[in-house]
Formats: sequence, C-alpha cells, structure tokens
Amino acid sequence: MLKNNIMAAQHSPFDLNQFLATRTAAVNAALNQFLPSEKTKPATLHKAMRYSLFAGGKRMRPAVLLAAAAACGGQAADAMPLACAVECIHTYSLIHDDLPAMDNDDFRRGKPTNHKIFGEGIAVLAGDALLTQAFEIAGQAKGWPRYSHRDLVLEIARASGSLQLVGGQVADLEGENKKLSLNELRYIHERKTSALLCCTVRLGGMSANCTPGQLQALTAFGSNIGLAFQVIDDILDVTQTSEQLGKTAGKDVAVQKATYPAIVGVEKSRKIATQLTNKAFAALKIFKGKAVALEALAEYLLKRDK
Ligand code: GRG
Repeated sequence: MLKNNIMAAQHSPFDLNQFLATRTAAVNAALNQFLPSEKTKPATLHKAMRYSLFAGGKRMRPAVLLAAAAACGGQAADAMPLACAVECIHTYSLIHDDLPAMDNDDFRRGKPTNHKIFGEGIAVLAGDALLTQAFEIAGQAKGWPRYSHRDLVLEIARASGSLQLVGGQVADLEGENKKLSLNELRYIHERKTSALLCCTVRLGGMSANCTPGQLQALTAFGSNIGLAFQVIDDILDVTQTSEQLGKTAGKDVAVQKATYPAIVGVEKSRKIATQLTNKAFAALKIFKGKAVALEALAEYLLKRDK
C-alpha cells in the first residue's frame, strides 16, 4: 500500500543541482546551434522563436530525457537532439497557450509573453516554426537498432497531435466555465501535460536503445510524473505569487478553471501528487539503482515551488 509520504531518493548522494546546471547549459548550447540565428531572414520570426526558447524555462523535459537515457546506459550526446526537439514543442505550446484566443496571458518565464513583444501574428508563426523545427532536429538523431527514425518521429508526433497535447488543449478550452468531474479533469491533464512528459522519458530510453522492459518501466514512470507535474502546477497556481512563478498566478481561480485544488482541495491534491510520484518511483525498481537522476528529478518536481 502506498503511503502519503514520499518513498525513495531522499538519502541519495546524487547532486541534482549540479545535474540540472550542467544539463541546462548543454541543452542551451545545443539549442543555440540547432536554431537559425536572430539575424537569419526572416529575422523577426527567428528573434521571436529564440525569445521564448531562451526566456529562462526550467528545462525539465530535456533534463528528464537525459536522465532516462543515463538510467539505460546511454550517452547524453545521442539523446541531445531529442531533448532539444521536445523543448521546442513545449515552448511552441506555451506561446500558443498564452495567446488571447487561448489563455490570454501577459507573462511567461518571467517575461512578457511572445505576442506582447512580437504581436499575435508573429507569435502564432513562431509557435508553428518551433513545432516544425522540433521534427527537423529530431531527424538529426542517430536512430538505434531497436528504435528507427520512424519510431522516434511517430513517438513525438503522437504525443503532440490531436489525440494528446492538442487534443488535451481542446478539451481544456471546451471545459471552460463548466463544472468538470475529477475524471474529466484527469483526461485533460493526461493529454495536455502528461503525454509530452511521458514521451520525453520514453525518448530518453529509446536514445539508449533500451530494452522493451525498460521502455515499459519508463512509460509507467513518465505517465505518473507527467500527471503529478500538472497537479503540482494546479497547486502552485493557488499557493505561489506571480513573481515566484514567472507567470500570472491565481489565473485558474480568476477564470473559474477546473483544477485539482478546485475539485478536491489543496491538501488532497498534494496527496494525489505524492501517490503518483510514489507510483513513478516504484516503476524504476528494475533499474536497480541506476536511475538516481530520474528519482531525484521526480522528487524535485513534486517539491518544486515554481
Ligand atoms: C495548436 C493553436 C494550438 C495550440 C496548442 C497544445 C497547446 C497549444 C497548449 C498546451 C500546453 C500547456 C500550456 C500545457 C501545460 C503544461 C505545463 C504545466 C507547462 C508549464 O511547464 P513548465 O513549468 O514551464 O515546465 P517552463 O517555462 O519552466 O518550461
């Protein structure tokens, strides 16, 4: 039986701060190489793409991808194109989510949103270009005996498409001003947030040519931390300030959005996030201590304050 306390990783000597600092620097350098320069024509578009991509995101998805690769004995260099591809998709989704036609937000990653600086037209196009850029970057990954380029492209396309990321956003839009059940909310969170995080973890394993058993374990880990991530995001919206979050806090309550805290309260939401994280830990057992970075990241994501 799962406890409401977190099960593992507290006593790990693993230095997560150092892991995050080094991986973020490496990901930023790689993204800088993959993206056309600010001066490349059309300069406004490339400026807008880079503005949001380098606005100071936490880089959690690349970190998780690289940690999953490490758990399976892979090399960071092999995983890097996939880590950058996922961050481009994530950033596109944030740019579009912030648009007046969607969540209509003025701040993201501690800065004015893309459309506030570049206008709505360019913001839409910067998002489109980042989504396409992701596939161009992923196409430069190596491909492995168990996982061909085709598998990698399908993995990313499925997590980002109408059945997952975009489908979740549609359900989110259509759920506005409606009283949703916990199951309906979970449906949205699983698609809008968890699907891309789960795909990210799986891609890390694939970049290390992981075994089918390892991929199954990573899938269980990814779907659980993915859902926990959005439950925590819902909690932070009501417990933190806009300054702490770098985006408008209290927005969900202001627009009467269905969230975990709105439906079950903050305390129960925390318990649910802890239970999901414990399920994620349990899935890592087969790595026999080699998934320390993934464990530390799961604990960090649960305890994060921004
Ligand atoms: C297709 C027009 C069109 C729009 C699609 C799919 C989509 C736009 C939006 C959904 C994306 C969304 C806002 C998901 C929520 C996920 C989430 C909690 C994002 C915040 O992630 P963090 O905290 O952000 O990792 P940073 O800025 O640190 O990277």
